[in-house]
Amino acid sequence: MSEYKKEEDGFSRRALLSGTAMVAGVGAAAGAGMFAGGTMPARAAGAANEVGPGDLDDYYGFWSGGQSGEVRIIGMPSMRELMRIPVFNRCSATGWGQTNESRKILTDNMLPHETEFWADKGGIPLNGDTHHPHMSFTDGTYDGRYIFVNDKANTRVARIRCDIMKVDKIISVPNAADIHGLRPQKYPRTGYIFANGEHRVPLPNDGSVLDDPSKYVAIFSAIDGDEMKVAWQVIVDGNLDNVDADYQGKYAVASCYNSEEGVTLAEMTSSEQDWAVVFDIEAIEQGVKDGDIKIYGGDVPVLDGRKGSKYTRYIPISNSPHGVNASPDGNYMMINGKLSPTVSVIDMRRLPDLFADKIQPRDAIAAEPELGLGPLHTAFDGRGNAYTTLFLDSQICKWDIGKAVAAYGGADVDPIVQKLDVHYQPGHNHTSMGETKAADGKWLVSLNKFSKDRYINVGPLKPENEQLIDISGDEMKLVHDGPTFAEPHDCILVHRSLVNPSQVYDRSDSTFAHVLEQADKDGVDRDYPADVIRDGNKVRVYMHSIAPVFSLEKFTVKQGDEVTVIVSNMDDVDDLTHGFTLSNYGACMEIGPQQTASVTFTADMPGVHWFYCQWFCHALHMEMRGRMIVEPS
Ligand code: K7E
Ligand code: CUA
Repeated sequence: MSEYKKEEDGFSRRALLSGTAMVAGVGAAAGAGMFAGGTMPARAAGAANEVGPGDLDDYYGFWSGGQSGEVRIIGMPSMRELMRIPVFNRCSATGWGQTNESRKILTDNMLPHETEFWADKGGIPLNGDTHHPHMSFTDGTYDGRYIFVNDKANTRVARIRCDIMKVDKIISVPNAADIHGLRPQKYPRTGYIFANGEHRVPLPNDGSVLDDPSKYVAIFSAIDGDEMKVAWQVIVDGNLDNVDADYQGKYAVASCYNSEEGVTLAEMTSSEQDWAVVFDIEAIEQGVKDGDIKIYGGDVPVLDGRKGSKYTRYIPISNSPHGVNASPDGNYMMINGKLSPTVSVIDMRRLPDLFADKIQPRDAIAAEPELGLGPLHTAFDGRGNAYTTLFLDSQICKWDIGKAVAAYGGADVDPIVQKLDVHYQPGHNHTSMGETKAADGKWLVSLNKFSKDRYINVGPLKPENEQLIDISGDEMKLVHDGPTFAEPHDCILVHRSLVNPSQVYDRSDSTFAHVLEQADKDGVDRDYPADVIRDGNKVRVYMHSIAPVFSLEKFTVKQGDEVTVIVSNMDDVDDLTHGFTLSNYGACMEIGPQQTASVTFTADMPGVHWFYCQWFCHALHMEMRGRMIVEPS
C-alpha cells in the first residue's frame, strides 16, 4: 500500500470529506454485516448471471493468480472456478515443478546465472507473481491459441497452450528487472509480447555498478510469441509500469512512473509529471536491422530509447500513471492517473505527427476527464463507453469517451454517466471481450483488493472480492460477489466460441515427445510398456495405466539408484485422469488421458514403498497401486 501514501496526506482526506472512498465502503459493509445475521434475502432466482446446474457458461475467464504464481479459469458469468493452471508455482495435485516434463519447461530457458543460482535450491524458482494474463490475437481479436502471463517475481514470461491448458514455454527475460506490464500485439497478429521491466537496474547488472541509481535503466522488451525469445529491447527513462498495444500494429504505449528516477518513495513521487512512452515498432525494427544496437544478456539487441531517441516519444502525464488501455475502436489509449483523478486519452491517430515532430507531445492528448480518486484501469463496452476503476473511491466510473473528447475541446458536457460502488478498492476491471475490437458490452468484472466483511470471516487473511456487473443496459448493475485467493490482479473474458480445448491428449504431443523418444531408445513400447530398464545406476521404470491398474504391480531397484518412473495413461475416455504418487518419496504427477508423464528421484530409502493413483478414476481407484521394492545397498 506504500505507493498510496500520498493519498493519506491529500487525496484520502478529500475523499473522507466528500463522503466517498473508505467512508462509503465502511457504511455499506456495516449494512451487509447486519444482513449476515440471517435476514439477507437469497439472490433472486433468474438473476442475470445465473447459470443453472448442468448449464454452461458463455465465457472463459482467465484470471492471474498474483503471488500464488498460477493462472485460473473461471466460468463466466457464473464465476465458478473451473480450473487452475500451475505456471510459476509448484502444484501438489499435478506435480508441476516436480515432473520431468514441467521441470524441462521451467528450466529450458533459464539464464546461465539463474541455473547456477538455483542449482542447490531445487533447480527452479519456487514462487512467481502473475499479474497480466492475455490471449494471443489475430486481426485485433482473440484467436484461442495461447495465454501469455508475466512473472514479476523472477522476471519471466510464460505461455499457456489453450488446447491442453498447460504451460508449454517459460522464458527468463535478460537485462530487465521484474516483468510487470504485459500485452500481446493485437494486429496483424501476436507476434510480439510487449513486456515491461518495472524496476530500474544497472545494465549489465553484474556488480560493476552498485549504489549509483543515476546509472540504472528500465528495459522494455518485445518477445517473439511464436519462438518465445526476446526479439529486442529498448532502454527508457523512468520506471515502466503497464503497457498496451494499438490496433494498427504500429505502436505500443507504456505508462512510466518515477520519472524522477529515485529509489525512495519520496523521491519517486516528488515531481508533478510523469509520462507515457510511445514505442514506434517499425522504427525500432529498422534500428535493429541497421545495427543501431548494443548486445546484452547473451544475444539480445538493445536500443537506446531514452528521451530524444527516434524510437520513442514521451507524453507528459500527471504524477504516477498506471493502467494503459486501448479503446476497441482503435482510436484511443487511456492512461489511468492513479495519483491524479484523471484519465489521459491519447489519440492514436496523432502519433504519426508526433513522431514527425509536427505536434508537441501534449497535443496527442484528446481528452482528460476528471473521474474521481485513484483511477487505475479502464475497460470498454464497444458502445463508446469506458469504465474506470477508482481505487480510493471504491467505485467504477462509467464515462462517455466522445463526450470527454468534446469537453476537452470546450463543449459544456459531462462525460460521467454513472458511478457504482464496489467492495472495496478495485484494481483492474475487465469487460467481456473488452480488450478486443469485438468488445461486446455484456459483463464487467471489478477485481477488488479488499473484501472486508462481504464474506464470513476466515481469519486475518481475507479473500479478494471480484464483483460481476451487468453492463448490457444503460445502467451498471452489480449482480454477484466472487471471492478469490491471492491475488488476481487482472483477468480477461473470452467468448467460449473462441476457445477449443482438447478432451484427451494427442499421443504425439510435444510436451512428452522426449520421453517417448527415450522409450524408443530403450526398446520399450511407447504406449503399452511394462518394463524396467537399468542403465548403470539409472533405472527407468515404464508402465501404462488403464483404470484401475498400473501395468506393473511392483518394481525393484537398489538403494541409491536414480529412478525415473514413466507412466502412460492409455485410457482414452474424457475426464479419466490417473495419478502417480510414490508415498514418502514426495513424487507425484497428473497423467491425463493419453498423456505420458515422468518423475525422477533417488531411491535412498530401502524397504517397501507403495505407489498409488491419486486421481479418482474408478470404483477400484483405491486398489490402483503397486510396490517399489528398494534393496539395501
Ligand atoms: Cu494495476 Cu500489476 Cu496490472 Cu495490479 S497492476 S492492480
Ligand atoms: Cu487411476 Cu485413480
